[in-house]
Amino acid sequence: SGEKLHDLKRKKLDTDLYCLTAEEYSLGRSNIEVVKAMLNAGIKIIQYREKEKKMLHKYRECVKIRELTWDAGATFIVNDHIDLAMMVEADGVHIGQDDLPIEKVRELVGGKMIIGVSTHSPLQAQDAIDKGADYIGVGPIFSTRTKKDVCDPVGFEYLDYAVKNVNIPFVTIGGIKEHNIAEIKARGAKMIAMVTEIVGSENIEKKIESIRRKLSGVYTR
Ligand code: TZP
Ligand code: MG
Repeated sequence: SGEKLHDLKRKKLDTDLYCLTAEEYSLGRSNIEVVKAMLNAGIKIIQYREKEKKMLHKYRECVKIRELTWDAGATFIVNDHIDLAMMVEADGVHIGQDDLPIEKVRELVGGKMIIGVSTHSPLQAQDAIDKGADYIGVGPIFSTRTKKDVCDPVGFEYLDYAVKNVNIPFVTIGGIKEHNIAEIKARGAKMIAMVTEIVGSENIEKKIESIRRKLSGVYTR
């Protein structure tokens, strides 16, 4: 039933740390190696985000990551490519403001697949929710070099809005590092995404452990 489907999707989104791939910042390691390290450290959501590679290469990586995430009981989300997400039976697809309309994506992927949408303002958040997004991205909080076509940082104002008003899961993203994660968490963010802080660290497992230690024991509203 609709209710059960909703609960299942919510369960798949219930985690503190959301990790994304970015091979160009991974210190020479492959996306597969990096994903293995993330899963070893207990990460429960991984998004495949890869802007530059050929589709066939992306497909092959996603097949492998799908196997690894299934084995680890982790949620797998594919950025940008609806066809690729469907082909590899990903749990979800993540789209941006300039991608295909959310309601059209829903027609394609059906009710079971998670749809995540990047948003940068309250208006975009409301629109995404109205159109059936299962979760939204809130950011970039701080400036970041990772997203090239990125808009200016939204700062804490939009995050505070989201904590108060967004009634679907949301993931806070953009320039978040181990040193500022407590600040983000204390403002009420439940799910936090980091790209370069994790893929660019020498020891990914240790980095995740250390971040997790900081996350636990932080007061949240
Ligand atoms: N969406 C908003 S900011 C961003 C994405 C994908 C990149 C965040 O990268 P980093 O390295 O965690 O700042
Ligand atoms: Mg996109």
